[in-house]
Amino acid sequence: MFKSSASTTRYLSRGFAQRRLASTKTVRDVLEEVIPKKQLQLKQLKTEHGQAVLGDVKVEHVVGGMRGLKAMLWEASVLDPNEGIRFHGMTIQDCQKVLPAAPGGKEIIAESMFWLLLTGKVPTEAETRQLSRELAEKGELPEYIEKLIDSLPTTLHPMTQLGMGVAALNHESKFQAAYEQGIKKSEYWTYALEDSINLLARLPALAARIYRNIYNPGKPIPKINKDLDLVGNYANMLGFGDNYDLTEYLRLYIAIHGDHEGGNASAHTSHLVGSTLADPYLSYAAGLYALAGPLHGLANQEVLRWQMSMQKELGDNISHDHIREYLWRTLKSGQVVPGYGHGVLRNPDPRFMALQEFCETRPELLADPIVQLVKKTYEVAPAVLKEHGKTKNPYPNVDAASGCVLYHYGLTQFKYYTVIFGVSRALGCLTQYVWAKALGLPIERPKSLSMDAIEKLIKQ
Ligand code: AMX
Repeated sequence: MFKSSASTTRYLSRGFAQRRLASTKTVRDVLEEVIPKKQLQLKQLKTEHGQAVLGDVKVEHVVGGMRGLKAMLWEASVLDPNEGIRFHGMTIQDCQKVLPAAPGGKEIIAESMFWLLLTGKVPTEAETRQLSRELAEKGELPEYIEKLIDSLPTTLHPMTQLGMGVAALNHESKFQAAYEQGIKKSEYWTYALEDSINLLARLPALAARIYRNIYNPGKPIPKINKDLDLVGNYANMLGFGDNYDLTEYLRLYIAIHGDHEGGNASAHTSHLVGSTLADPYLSYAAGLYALAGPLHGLANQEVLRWQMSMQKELGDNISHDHIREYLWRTLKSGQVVPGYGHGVLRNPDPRFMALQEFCETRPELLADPIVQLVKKTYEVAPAVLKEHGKTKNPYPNVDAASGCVLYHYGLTQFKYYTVIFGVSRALGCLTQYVWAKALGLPIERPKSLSMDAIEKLIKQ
C-alpha cells in the first residue's frame, strides 16, 4: 500500500542523484526559479478555469465541519484518504530514499523536508548542510524571549508557553517592518521567507527552554552547535544529545509531522490568520493553539495517558481480550479512543506505519511493554471501532504511536509531546505562508449561513 511512487523513480532516472551532489543553491535561489512558474499556473487556473466546478456544497458540509469540502489552495502536500500524505507527490518512503539525513544518521531531517515542501525539489547534501548551518547561526533566542519564558509559571501548559513565545518573537518580524514601510505586494514573499527561516531556527531553543524550565530547572542549556542539524540541536538542548536513537527518532518524527495538507485545524488556522497579512510569527502562533486541542495535536499526550492507565490497570502482559474489553469501556463511557480515526484518512496512517517501522529496527523498543501495548492495541482496535460503528476511519493515526518511543527513551513528560509536534508543523505552515504571499492569495472569507438562511435556500 505504501510503495515507493513513480515520482521517486523519475527523480532517480533523471540522474537526480548526480545533480544532488553538485548543486549549492540557497532555498531562496530555488524559490526564485520556481515561483514564476507557479504564478503563471495560478493565473491560468483563474482565467481559463475560474468557473470549473470541483464539487457541490451540501448542507452536510456546512453543518459537518466542512469535512471533504474542496475549498482551499495548499501547495506543499496532498492527503489521499487511502494512501496517506504525499509531499509534492512523494510518499514518506520516497522521501526516506532521497532526502538527505544528518551526517552519520539515517532518518530524514527537518531541513531537507522544509526544502522539499518549500521548493518541490529534493535538496543536495550540500544544500541541506548549508541550510542547517544557516538555521544554527540564527537559532539563539533574544534575551527578552528568554525572560518572558522564564517568567511563566511552570504549571502553565507547555503549548500555551510555546504559542506565547512564538507570538512574542514577532517583535523581530521583517515582514511586519517591511509592510509598515509600504513594500510592494510582489516583495511580500521574500520577507515572509526571511521571517520563516528565523522562526524555524529559533523554535528548538524556545521549545527546549520551555522543557528545561518545567522539567529540569536550574541546569544550563547547551549552546547551539553550528555543525549540527536543527533537530540534533533540539535534542541537545532538551538534554538528550547523547541519546542517538532518540535524536534519530525526533528527526523522523519532526520531518514526517511537518505537513498534512491544509485543511487540518493547525494548518488551516495558521493560513487563515496569515491571510490577513498578520506576520508569520502571529500566524504560526495561532496555528499552535489549534494544535493544542485534544482532537488534534494534543492527542499524542492523550494516547500515552490512556495506554498507561490501561497498563496500570491490567499489568504488562495484557492479552488481546483484555485490550478489547478496555476499548469497549472507553467507548461506552462516551470517550473517543485517542490515536484512532481521522477526518480524511480511511486507512492506517503511513506516518504511524513509519514510526512502527522505526520500532521494528530496534530490539530495545520491541521489548518495551508500552511499545508492545501500542502494537497490540493496533491489532485489536480497528475491529472494535468497526463494530462500534461510529468512526468513519477505525484505523490508527500518527498519534497512536508517536509518544511511546519518546517515553521509552526517557522523554517521559507527555504533557510536552505536542510541543514537539508544534516544532514540526512549522515546516508546513511556514511553507504555506511563503507561498500564499508569492501567489498573492487573498484574505480568507467564506460565507456563513444561519439555520434559517439554510432553510430558506433549500425552499428556493
Ligand atoms: N473513538 C471513538 N469515536 C470516534 C473516534 C474514536 N477514535 N473517532 C471518531 N469517532 C466518532 C466521532 O466522535 C463521531 O461521533 P459523533 O457522531 O457522536 O459526533 C463519529 O465517530 C464520526 O466521526 P468521524 O467522521 O469518523 O471523525 P471526525 O472527522 O469527526 O473526527 C477525529 C476526526 C480525529 C477528531 C476523530 O477521529 C477523533 O476524535 N479521534 C480521536 C482523537 C485523535 O486521535 N486525534 C488525533 C487526530 C490526528 C491529529 O490531528 N494529530
